[in-house]
This record gives sequence, C-alpha cells and structure tokens, in this order.
Amino acid sequence: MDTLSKPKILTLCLAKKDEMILLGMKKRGFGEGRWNGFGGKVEEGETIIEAAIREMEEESGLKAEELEEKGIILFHFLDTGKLLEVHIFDVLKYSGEITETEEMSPKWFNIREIPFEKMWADDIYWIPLFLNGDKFNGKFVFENNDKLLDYNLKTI
Ligand code: 6U4
Repeated sequence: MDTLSKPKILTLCLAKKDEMILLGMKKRGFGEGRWNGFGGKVEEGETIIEAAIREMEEESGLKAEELEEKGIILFHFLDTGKLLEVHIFDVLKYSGEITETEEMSPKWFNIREIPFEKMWADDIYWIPLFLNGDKFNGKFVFENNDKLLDYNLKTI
C-alpha cells in the first residue's frame, strides 16, 4: 500500500517582512504555475535545515541566516501514490536580494492579498496559522494535484 511507503522529505521556506510574505511562482517541475514558498527535496548527506537554506538560495537568491521550523505537513497524492513530508520554515533573517531564477519568480505579497486561488489547495488552511506565528502539524490527502479530498491540521 502506498500509505505505508516511506515519505520523501522536503522543505518549504517562507519569509515575512512587515505586512508582506515572499512567494515564488514555480516555473517548472512539481507545482508549476503555482505561487508557493521555496524548497525542495532533502539530498543524501544533507540535514533538513541545510536543504532548506540551499533551496531557498537556489530559488529566491536570498541566503537564510536564521530559520525556525513551524510545522510538518504530510501530503498524500492518491493518483501517483506520492507521499511527501514537508518541513515548513519561517525565514527570520536573511541576506541578499531576491532574484528570479530558472525555477522560481519571487514576489512580495501583502498578507491580505495572498493569491490562494493560484496556490496549492492546502495553503489557505495552514498559511493563516503560519502568519499567526503558530506551530502546526497536519496531513492533506489529494486525489490529484488539483483536488484536495481530506485533511487534518492542528496547532501544537
Ligand atoms: P526537482 O528536484 O527540481 O525535480 P521539483 O519537482 O521542481 O524538484 P521539488 O520536489 O524540489 O520540486 O519541490 C516541491 C516543493 O513544493 C517543495 O518545497 C514542497 C512543495 N510542496 C509540495 N506539495 C505541496 C503542497 N501540497 N502544498 C504546498 N507546498 C507543496 O504548499
């Protein structure tokens, strides 16, 4: 059964500034065409934090100087059997300038104008917790990339 297979470990970094949140438009690969935080797969020999910092820099141009883990969400995609364990970080301090890369086009959004309709269907549930400074855990079950079937989410 897919549900018993080992999840892939991924990272997702979000930065806030005043009333703004930094998102990137994914230009290729998984999640293409959606606004999201910055992240990807943890590579062999790398810690989760190291992967978060590397992916943040590769995709946004910003070097994360201080990160706080805010939550872990398990995503299950029933059509492919994909099981992702995504570690979500708040980038508290960073250096550098935002830069468009081959993979992502970064942009600051006012937190009252987050483009949820062009994001993963789960984001509207957990991003408000993130913005509130809460820590959380959850699981989201998707029929396919476009259809969320079920979820649970709790603050911890
Ligand atoms: P490569 O390594 O280039 O093949 P790619 O397929 O481009 O990777 P990946 O796997 O590196 O993408 O990263 C996917 C990113 O999307 C990670 O930061 C985790 C995030 N992600 C995956 N499912 C998500 C979901 N349902 N909601 C969400 N983020 C999700 O907000």
